[in-house]
Amino acid sequence: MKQYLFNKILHRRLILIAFLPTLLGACGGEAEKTENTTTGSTSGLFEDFEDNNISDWTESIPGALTYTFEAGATGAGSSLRISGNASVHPDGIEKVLTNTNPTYISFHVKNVTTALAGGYFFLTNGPNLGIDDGIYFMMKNNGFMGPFNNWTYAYTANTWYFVEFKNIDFVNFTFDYYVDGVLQNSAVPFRYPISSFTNLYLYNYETTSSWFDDIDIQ
Ligand SMILES: [Ca+2]
Ligand SMILES: [Ca+2]
Repeated sequence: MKQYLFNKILHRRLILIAFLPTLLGACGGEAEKTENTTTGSTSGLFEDFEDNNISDWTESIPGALTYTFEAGATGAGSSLRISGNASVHPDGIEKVLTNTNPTYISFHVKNVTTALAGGYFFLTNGPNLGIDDGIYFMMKNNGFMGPFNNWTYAYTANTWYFVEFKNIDFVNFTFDYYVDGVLQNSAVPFRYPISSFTNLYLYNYETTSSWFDDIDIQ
């Protein structure tokens, strides 16, 4: 009898363990990574939007834009969709960075159209465009995307791109810019020679929809 009860309890426990991931998923468990998977650094940022909310970001102008969650860049999970604009730079969501001298940054981005400016990925040491800009990436309304003054990549509407900034150099204020693993421009200058990136802003300048996923700052 004892053995029977033991087996019964064990069986129930095994069932519980088998369904635990499903139960956690149903509860909307936070699946975001808090450390960088490549370097193991805990001072960087990895934002995969798998929590399906922006509660860990700050809205620059609360209520100005719409934030929803759609299919992830690589086919699984979620990405952030930013719709609309507030016609103010930078008018989306903001994250204060803990690693203020990253050497590597990557993210996935797409714009629903090539005719409206969106997909802004703005690394700064303050909120002021034209003073605080370090790396200022955008998908322009002429069909080209890239960091400021390096809008050389012709993008397609509604298509994901994997953008990387490598060899970020806070002595010479330059970085190398890649799209889908291919070098586009090397030693691209920061827009202004700032010595740290304290903030990241994501937004649209015109009334479009853009998506972001897997933001990785190392
Ligand atoms: Ca994701
Ligand atoms: Ca998050």
